[in-house]
Amino acid sequence: MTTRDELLIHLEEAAGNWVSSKSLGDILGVSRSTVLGHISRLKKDSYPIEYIPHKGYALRETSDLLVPRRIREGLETKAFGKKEILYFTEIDSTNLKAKGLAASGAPEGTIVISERQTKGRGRKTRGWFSPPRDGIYLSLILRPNIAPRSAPSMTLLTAVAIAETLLAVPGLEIAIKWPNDILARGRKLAGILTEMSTIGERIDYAVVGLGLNVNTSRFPDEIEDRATSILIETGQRVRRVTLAKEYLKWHEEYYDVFQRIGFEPIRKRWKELTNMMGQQVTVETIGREYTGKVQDIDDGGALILRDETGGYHRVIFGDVTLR
Ligand code: BT5
Repeated sequence: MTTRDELLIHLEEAAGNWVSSKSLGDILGVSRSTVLGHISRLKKDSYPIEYIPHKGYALRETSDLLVPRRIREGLETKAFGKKEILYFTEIDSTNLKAKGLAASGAPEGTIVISERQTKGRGRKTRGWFSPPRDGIYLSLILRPNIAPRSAPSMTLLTAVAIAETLLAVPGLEIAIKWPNDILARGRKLAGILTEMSTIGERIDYAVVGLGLNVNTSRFPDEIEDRATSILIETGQRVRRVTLAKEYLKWHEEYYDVFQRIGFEPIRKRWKELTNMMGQQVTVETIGREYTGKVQDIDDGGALILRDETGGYHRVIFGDVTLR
């Protein structure tokens, strides 16, 4: 963790109380001028830090930062977010960080969260636009006891958890698109990146990364007509902390169902939350393209298509275009 991130967490943990630059320097083991340098950069990046002479610095309590204290406050989960929450003001990619942690033994339920990503990742070599403090960029470490063939089910389970979270936001109309999108009026509101590591026939760990556009008001030209945010859809700013906590709760709930009963209840809910059933689609997958009607998803989360000759295709990875 950088000194800047530590400083911010200390200010946050002071819960609105004033902290002097000297005591911040003492806690962090750096000089007072280093503290002042970091504070001035944080303020330049619009972090809501206030200053009163002779008292010191405080972070405005209404600030909607995704710091561990705020996430933990009233969090209704058993494991997710109850262990370690790693927080960054800036990172290359939360998924990359979480994979490193998982490889060195971090337990299920560990979370990596950042206010901004400089190399936010999509599937294959794509990127994820991650502007500071507008969205939720969160990766969760899981250790599901499943075979690699069932890997897509983890993404579908996550999609259901996000959809349940978003159903509570007034004025938002959402649909799940296989495998990893949440759409609002046909535009991408959230994306999921699931990455796995296997040992033999079992999964060692899965990292499930969520990118959700919350208060983003503008997107880069290349994606402007394909992307959207809660703010754009509803005209309302929503507190990211509240959404992040709700998401963790839903995700854990469905993950428990998955562990106890299996994928079937999730599959059923997924089919209610998608608008793809029976639709004519084209799926571009590695080196091949399939066109057909969406018939079902199977018990591992794969998409089942029926083409015009009556043949069935099971697709486990790909990009779908609705016809
Ligand atoms: C995804 O890939 O949708 C997975 C996105 C996962 C992002 C999270 S953020 C936390 C965690 N850490 C990471 O580094 N990643 C995860 P894919 O289906 O390949 O879609 C990527 C495509 O979506 C891009 O090529 C753009 O066209 C578009 N895109 C990029 N940024 C977007 C955004 N913020 N909102 C909507 N669409 C976006």
